[in-house]
Amino acid sequence: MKKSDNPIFVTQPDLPEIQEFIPYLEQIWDNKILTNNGPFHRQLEKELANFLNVPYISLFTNGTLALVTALQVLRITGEVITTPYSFVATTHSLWWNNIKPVFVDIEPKFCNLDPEKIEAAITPKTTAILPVHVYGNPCEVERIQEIADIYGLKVIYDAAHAFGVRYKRQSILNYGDLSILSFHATKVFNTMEGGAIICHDAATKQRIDYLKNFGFAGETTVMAPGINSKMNEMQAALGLLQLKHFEKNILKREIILKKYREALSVIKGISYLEEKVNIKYNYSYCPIFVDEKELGITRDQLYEKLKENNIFGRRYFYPLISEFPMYKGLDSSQAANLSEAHKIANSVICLPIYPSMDLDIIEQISHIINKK
Ligand code: T4K
Repeated sequence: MKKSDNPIFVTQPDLPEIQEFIPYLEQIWDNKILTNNGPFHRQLEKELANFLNVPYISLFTNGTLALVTALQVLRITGEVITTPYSFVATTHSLWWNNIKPVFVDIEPKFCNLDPEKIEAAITPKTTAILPVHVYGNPCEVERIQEIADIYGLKVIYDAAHAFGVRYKRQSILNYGDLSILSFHATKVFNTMEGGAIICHDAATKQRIDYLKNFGFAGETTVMAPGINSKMNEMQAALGLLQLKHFEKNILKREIILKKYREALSVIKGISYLEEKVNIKYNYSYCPIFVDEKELGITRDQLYEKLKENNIFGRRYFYPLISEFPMYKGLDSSQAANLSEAHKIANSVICLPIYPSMDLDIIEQISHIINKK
C-alpha cells in the first residue's frame, strides 16, 4: 500500500469556502466595531443558545480563559476534584486560580472521572468537581450531581470536546453549574481560537460578562478584578458561518468513525470506545487502545510506525496531567491510585479524523497496523 505523499495530521480545521467569509469581513470593515460585545458577538451568542438548546452562553477568546473565568464566577477556592486524563489546560485553570487540583482516577470504559472514586477524595477544603467529557463522551452526570448535592459542591464541566453532544435528548451542556466549550482550530466547531461558558440564569450570565471584560459593570464601575477574555468580531463572524456547516460536518465525521470501526474491529489487540444508545455524538476524536501483548508491538512502536508512513496520530492524553512536573509532587498516595488512567494513557492513540479526510487513509492505517 502506497505511503501518503502529504502528512496526515490528527485533525484539520473545518473551514468554509473563503468567499463565504468575505461579506462578513466587509461588514466588520464597514461598521468598525471589532470587539467588546459587537453585533456578530451578540448574534452568535443568540444563535448558539438556540442551536445548542442552552439558556445562556457567554463567548470567550479561548477555552482556557473560559475555564479560568468560570472558577472565578463561582468563587471556587481550596481543593477541586478533577481528572488527570485531559488536556493540561483543565488543571492549569485551577492553578491560575490558586486552587489545589485533587486527581481522581477514571473509569476505563469511557475515560471519564470515575464517580465511585470521588467521595474518598473529598476533604473539608473541597469546593467543586471539575470533570471533563473526554472525546465528547458524556460523564456520568447524574451520579456526579448526586455526590455534589450531598457534599454541597459546585460542578463545572470542561466540555471542550462536547460541542453539539446530547444526552437523553438534551444538551450535555445543561448539566452541572457551568460548562465550558473550546472553539479552537482543532475542535468540531472552530472560530480559530474561541470558547464559551454555558450557565443557567441571567444573573450568572451577567457576572460572567462583567468578569470577562475587566469586571466593568458600567462605564466607571468595576465590580471585581476581572480579566480580558472577550471574543472578537472576526472570531464571532466565523462562528456564525461555521454553524451553517456544522451538522453536515458531523455526518461526515460519523461516516469516517464507522469506517474506522469496521476496518479495525477485525484486528486483535486494538480496541475502541463503545457508543451508548442515548447519546448524540459529535465524533470529535477517534481514540484507539493498543493491547501490546495481543498486537505484538507497543503503543509507541505503532505510533512511530504510523509516523514513518506520514500518519501523525496523537497520544491524547499521554502523559497524564498528574505526571507533569508542576503537579507530580502534589500527593504521592493520590498518584498511586490513578492506575486506570495510567493504563489508558499508556495505550491510547487518537487517529486522524476530520470532515475532508480521504477514506482511503483508513485502509492505509489498518494496513499499517495489520502489517506491523
Ligand atoms: N480542555 C480540554 C479538555 C481541551 O482539550 C482543551 C484544548 C482545552 C480545555 C483548552 O481549550 P483552548 O484554550 O485550546 O480553546 C490541541 C489544541 O491546541 C487544544 O486546543 C486542544 N485542547 C488539544 C486537545 O489539542 P496540540 O498541542 O495537540 O495542538 P497542535 O497544534 O499540535 O495541533 C494538532 C494537529 O492539528 C496538528 O498536528 C495539525 C493540526 N492543526 C492544528 C492547528 C492549530 C491544523 O491543521 N491547523 C491548525 O491551525 O493541542
